[in-house]
Amino acid sequence: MKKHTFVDLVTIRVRAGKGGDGMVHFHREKYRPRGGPDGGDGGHGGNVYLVVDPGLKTLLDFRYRRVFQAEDGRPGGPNRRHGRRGRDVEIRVPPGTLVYDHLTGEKLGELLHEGDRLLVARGGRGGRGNARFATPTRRTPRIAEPGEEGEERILRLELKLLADVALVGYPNAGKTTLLRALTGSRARVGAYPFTTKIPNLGVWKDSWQHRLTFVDVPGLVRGAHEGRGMGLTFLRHIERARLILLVVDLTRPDPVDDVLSLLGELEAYRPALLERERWIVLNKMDLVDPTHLKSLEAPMQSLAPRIFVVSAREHRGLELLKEALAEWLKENPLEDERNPAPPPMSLPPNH
Ligand SMILES: Nc1nc2c(ncn2[C@@H]2O[C@H](COP(=O)(O)OP(=O)(O)OP(=O)(O)O)[C@@H](O)[C@H]2O)c(=O)[nH]1
Ligand SMILES: [Mg+2]
Repeated sequence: MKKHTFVDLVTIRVRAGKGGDGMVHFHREKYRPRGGPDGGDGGHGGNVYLVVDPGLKTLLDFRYRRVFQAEDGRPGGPNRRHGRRGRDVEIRVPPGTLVYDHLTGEKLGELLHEGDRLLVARGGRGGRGNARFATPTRRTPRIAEPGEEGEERILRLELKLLADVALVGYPNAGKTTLLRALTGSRARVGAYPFTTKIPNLGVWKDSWQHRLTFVDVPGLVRGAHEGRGMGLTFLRHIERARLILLVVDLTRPDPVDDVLSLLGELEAYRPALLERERWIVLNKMDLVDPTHLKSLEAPMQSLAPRIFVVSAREHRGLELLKEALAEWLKENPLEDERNPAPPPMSLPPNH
């Protein structure tokens, strides 16, 4: 796996264009020495926008480029000629980008889906030329406005991956193996903890081609909320998930305690996560004896409404999990364009 290719927090500087200055100018023509004022207006400065690029998955590009500036408007010209507008700048960001004003902390907006566009710095207005200042009593105005400065801001961009289902568990529990078993993901699996260094995404489709996006979040360890391991850095990527699958390794000494402390970590990060729908996936069933499972049943059932016993590696128990996912998806359809409602039945001809 390539390291350090996932960046989910950056600050950048954006500057809109300055407005062009208005011009002071008087009409000149042979035999008409006293032509009137004809200085034109300056053009507006270009705006800076953020736009979604669905092909992007991280904020990595901003490691290399942090300053974005739109073009200034041109000054007005003689003969009431309007200065050209400054060109806008569009900064491409991955879906799931939240935008804050870094200095005030104000949230400016979020860019979730293709086509989303957010104005983050408005260009300065162009100044009016002297032609606009002429009045019957003031025929030769020698004034024009300067163009306004463009807005300038420092933005904090925060990426929260848009996943519907989050796989959460301690290192080595088999999260990535499960992600691979359920989705087309080819993310790396290793027989040691902390194989996964960056969040992996995978897409699962039910038989109706409805999609669910899964994210496998790395780095959660006991005491993560106290900053151990990678801390809670990556938990932001589960904030948008509507379903949390707690993946637990059945060969661990006390799987029930593992679930309890995972819940503790989630609560420490954001108590609302405990209200999210959650299921428990007991993994590595192939390695334990069924009587062990019996004893876990009751305590697990008090911790989540649904429990699945699987072997992600041997693809056992996954059918039940997939059926449950399909069912859940039917009851909780995604409200966005990725799962459009079926088209209405076509009307008979001549109707
Ligand atoms: N026997 C058995 N081994 C499994 C099963 N699922 C995963 N493993 C093994 O457990 C080890 C860890 O699996 P991963 O999928 O990398 O675990 P992870 O939770 O993603 O681990 P990190 O990325 O380190 O957090 C690998 O050696 C897997 O082959 C299973 O169902 N049965
Ligand atoms: Mg992993």
